[in-house]
Amino acid sequence: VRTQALDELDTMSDLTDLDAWRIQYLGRRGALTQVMRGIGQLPPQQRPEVGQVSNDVKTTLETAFDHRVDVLKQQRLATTLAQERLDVTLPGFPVSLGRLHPTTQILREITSIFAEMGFQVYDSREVESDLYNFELLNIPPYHPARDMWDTFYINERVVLRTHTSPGQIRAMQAFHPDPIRVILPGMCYRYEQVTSRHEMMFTQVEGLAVGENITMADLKGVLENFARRLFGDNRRMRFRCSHFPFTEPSVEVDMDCFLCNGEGTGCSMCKESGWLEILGAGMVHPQVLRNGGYDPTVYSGFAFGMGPERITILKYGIDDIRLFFSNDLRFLEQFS
Ligand code: FA5
Repeated sequence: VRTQALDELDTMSDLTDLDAWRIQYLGRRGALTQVMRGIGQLPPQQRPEVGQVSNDVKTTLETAFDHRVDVLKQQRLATTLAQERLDVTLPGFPVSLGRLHPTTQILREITSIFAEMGFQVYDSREVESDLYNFELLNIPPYHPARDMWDTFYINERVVLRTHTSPGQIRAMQAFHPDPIRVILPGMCYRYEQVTSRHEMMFTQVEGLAVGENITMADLKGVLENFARRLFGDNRRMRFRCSHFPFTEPSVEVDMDCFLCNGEGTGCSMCKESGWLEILGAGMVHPQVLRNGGYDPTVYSGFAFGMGPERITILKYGIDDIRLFFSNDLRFLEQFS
């Protein structure tokens, strides 16, 4: 049995055949097991010797079997390694890193500039009541001023905020009677004709300061300081008279157009004016102060609302606001 089994084992090159071999010789009905079972029928004096020999053969076969399994496994591994050769020194696939959206980056920059001037961030809601978005800001129903904001209505009394200004009232109600210095960044929505300068969905950063003896000079100083910090010393800014129902007096602020360097000639971005509007502002209207809980004979305040996408456009020379939401990686990857 031993010689035959070992000879056969040497010729085997397959792990499945090897298993059949094991059953044939070492299995419960295998050749060797039969011999060992027959020991009991032998004359007593032969039993120790046959038992001894059978045990030796069993050990030999088991060892040979384990050895053969090892050899075959090694061979199989060597074949696989040779066939599926892998060059571990080749460079891997580059892992592309995500980055912050340009609007997020500019919002962080704006926030930190105002933080240094003592403004804290106050979060206000995106879905607003008509009362806060319009009425408490001196814009009653059917007032022609409503035409300034084409509105997405959720229902008759609820809107997607068209500007961050309703946050002024909410901040005043939250802070009253303390002085206020906050900015309110967030999304706004308008049912607008989309153009290179107008989106239906855009961000604004509202600013509000309320206290005693706050004047238009404070507003001008804060905005000029802001523009210098964000755009550098060489850009020009101008204050222009304007009208908003919730500020009196009101202004709009323009920066010189990046495309034509403020020249205007033939420029589509600034419609040949040389200027691009970035924000509206003014002194908080006495009635709005009252709506927020502040007595306008004691308190005064200024407010502004700026468009971070417009500011990014001006800072980096972007020629179309639609790029901000187009998810075009060629655009987004430029802002590392
Ligand atoms: C307002 O929304 C006023 N609430 C601003 C304000 C606040 C005035 C506080 C006084 C006191 P206006 O509609 O002009 O004003 O928008 C302000 C800024 O938001 C604009 O200068 C522009 O930068 C940005 N903006 C407005 N509409 C869009 C739009 N459709 N797409 C992108 N940016 C816009």
